[in-house]
Amino acid sequence: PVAIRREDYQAPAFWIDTVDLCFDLDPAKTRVLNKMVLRRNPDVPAQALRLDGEELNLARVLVNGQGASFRIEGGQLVLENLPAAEEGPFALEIFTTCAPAKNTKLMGLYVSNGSFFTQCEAEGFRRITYFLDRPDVMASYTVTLRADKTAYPVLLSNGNLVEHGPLQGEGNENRHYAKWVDPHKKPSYLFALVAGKLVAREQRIRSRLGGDHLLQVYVRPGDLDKTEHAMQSLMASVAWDEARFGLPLDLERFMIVATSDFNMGAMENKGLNIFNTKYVLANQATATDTDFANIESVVGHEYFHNWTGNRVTCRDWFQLSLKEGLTVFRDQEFSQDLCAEPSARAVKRIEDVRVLRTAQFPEDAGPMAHPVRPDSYVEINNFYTVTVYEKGAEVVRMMQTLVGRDGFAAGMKLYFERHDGQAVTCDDFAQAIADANPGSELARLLPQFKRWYSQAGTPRVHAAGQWDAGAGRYTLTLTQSCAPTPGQALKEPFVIPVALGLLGADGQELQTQQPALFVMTEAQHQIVFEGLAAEPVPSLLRGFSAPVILDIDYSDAQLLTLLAHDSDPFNRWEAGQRLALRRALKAIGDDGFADGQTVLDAAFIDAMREVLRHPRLDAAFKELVLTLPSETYLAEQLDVVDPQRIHAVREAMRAQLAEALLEDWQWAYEEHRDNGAYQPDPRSSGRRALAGLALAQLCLAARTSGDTVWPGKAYQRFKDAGNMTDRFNALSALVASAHELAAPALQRFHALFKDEALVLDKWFALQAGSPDRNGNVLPAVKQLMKHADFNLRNPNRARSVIFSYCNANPGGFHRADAAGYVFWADRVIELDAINPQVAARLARALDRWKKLAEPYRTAAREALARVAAKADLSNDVREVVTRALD
Ligand code: BAL
Ligand code: ZN
Repeated sequence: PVAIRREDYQAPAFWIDTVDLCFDLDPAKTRVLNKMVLRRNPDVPAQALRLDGEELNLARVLVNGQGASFRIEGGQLVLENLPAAEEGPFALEIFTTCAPAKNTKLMGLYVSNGSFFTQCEAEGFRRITYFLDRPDVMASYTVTLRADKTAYPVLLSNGNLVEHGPLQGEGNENRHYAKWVDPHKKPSYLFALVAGKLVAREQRIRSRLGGDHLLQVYVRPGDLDKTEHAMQSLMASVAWDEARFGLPLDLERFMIVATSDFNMGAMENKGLNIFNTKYVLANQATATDTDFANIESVVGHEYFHNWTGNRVTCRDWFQLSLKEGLTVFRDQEFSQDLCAEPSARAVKRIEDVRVLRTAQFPEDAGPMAHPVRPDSYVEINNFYTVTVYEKGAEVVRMMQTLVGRDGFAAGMKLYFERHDGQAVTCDDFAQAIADANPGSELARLLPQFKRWYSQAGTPRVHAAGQWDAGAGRYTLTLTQSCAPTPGQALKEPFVIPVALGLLGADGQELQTQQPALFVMTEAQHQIVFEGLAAEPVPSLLRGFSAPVILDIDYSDAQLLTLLAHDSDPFNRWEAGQRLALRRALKAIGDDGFADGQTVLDAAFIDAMREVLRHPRLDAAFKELVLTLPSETYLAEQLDVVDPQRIHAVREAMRAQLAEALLEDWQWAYEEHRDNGAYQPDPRSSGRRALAGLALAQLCLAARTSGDTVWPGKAYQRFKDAGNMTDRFNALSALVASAHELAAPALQRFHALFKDEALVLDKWFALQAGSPDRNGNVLPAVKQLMKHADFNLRNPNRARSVIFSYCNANPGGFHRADAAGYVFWADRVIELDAINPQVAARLARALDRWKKLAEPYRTAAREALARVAAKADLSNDVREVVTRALD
């Protein structure tokens, strides 16, 4: 496979002005008539037209209505001898067929549950028709869909419905058509069509800026009662983008359609978002609080793309973070702004940072490390990563930190004034934000700031404090560094905004002469605080002001002060995590560590009790503090990783916390269990989360003590719960503590929800992700794959079993007998033949194999080598395993 390089970008040799597509939809053989008007790009030397195509059957090519000579070369349709630039635009007509029912890759046009759907980002449109399938070619689309009326009563595409009705003539009995015109030019990756038996929840809205719009959420008949939250989230998104950024809905009609077969979470096709059902369907009986929150943020995310991505799009796929980093930032801000209380905003921030640190930091330290704006790729689908998305969002967040919230809004305004309707680069975005804020640190430091786009790897900031008691002076030395990443041996210093403050030993915030934001630009800085009465406790990187690793040698006493008093909730949580981390790492490093050994001391347990019983802290915040750092996060802190040791230590810590805080957990459960009407708002979901953690801890403690009361209560809760969050938490408590009631509860759960695909996904995932005990999870996973409800072709179901085990259950996956890796290799190969995109995600499970201790390391390499040796691998999987083995 050939790597595509950013520096090789060239503007297209032709522009496509208009596209008129006519589809005769048939699962076995869909006919696509594509009539385009093209013209040569006068800025590029004259050359042949090369149209991308994949798995198409070509029947006819006409240029200006005449048969034309063409050839197929490397999958592309190549036309020479086209009209010269002076002759102006010319018409090109291409007739092809494709086979949607056989499309298991779920890219292009495919069939799911008897309906047609499309997925074109990044390069799926070429599986529908020959085209300049690249984001900088923006065209006006007219789409006619023709299909059987009984099987496909709903026919949707982008834009406005301008005509529909029965088809006339022989062979068209019971067939109908619909014609859609998109008033906005768009790149091909934003094309969409949907056809099938669907029903819609509808809502008419009048926006603040005055427009009337129809909002629709389409689902399969029977799912309509699960669409209210998605619709509410969509309405909130429209209102938020107007209020915060002055960006209105630019369409008469905005549609969301849910499908249960989808590679990603959702897709922002212009006016016709297509969603994984997971991010649309929810009611209190079937969805958890996390599902409700995810729906809100994904609906927001896709809606916000309407401006950041659709109105202004990417020049090339290397600029993916232009739209994804920015839109993740926008959806994070949206979810925070919807929080009624500041404490809930902080909880959301902590959750976002937790994702970044457990998924993106490892990526940045592994074989797939790449800059937010990558320099090369083999398969672009492999670069829809946490780096492009979440780290990209952090880069945008730092811009906002440097120019202020109003300054950032002004920058966005300038960005759209300059670039509306264009396909642009990350440089264009950063330039607009800086130009709108001429006096800002961002404007001053822009070239250096943009290293965040070009340098991969997570920077480390080392902080050391020096106290001069005689002078009342505290000197803080901040040093930055960044380890080499593949292809980048040396790194230049980053611009790192460090939000900071000082606490007195009593926890009081100290007033200092230094600003609350220090901007690092050099390898080393010193910040001097004068006039202090006693040695302060520094609170650094408040709110996680930059995506860096902060190394600082706090004493336990300092961490306890921060945990108890810091005015910054993020650092308060972080102090608790550091206390836990320190204890975990000490036990992991203890070669004599034995199961059941004490890891936690009285000071730590007392501090956790203090937080748990605190009269003013939010339940959601307490739940975050009382949750120990994950096994993945612990592994990242180590040079050599023994996953079984990490698992044993973390399990010992959980058990010890469960037993030592027994009465406190009982209090927490009784105090926070929810008996009122269900609402998925942050406050009540926080209460449920804490009650759920308490119940899990009580069941765990019962495992050692032999107590039957709490498992019994959990089973009762599981049966009686009025919502899925409480029901699932109770079930999880039984499964995680391996109580004998887990089996009947699982059986009952399956019987109750056997017709609810998304709930069954939870049932599968819970078992595949459950804490391993003596290697019991892998045999259970193999059994689950034989279950009548398992289906490898459905990405959600494959993820619920295989990914929950390989990618999210380190204690179960990394087995000394290598059986986890053998299973992984078999599944990667098996999935690759069906759906390379999904297979390549699974292939990432062994990214960090080089850090593993023996015998894991050798076994992991052998498994990777076995996959790499397969002759007919997709580019997707080959790129991942090749980089891993490099
Ligand atoms: N553009 C792919 C799906 C998303 O990020 O919204
Ligand atoms: Zn996105």
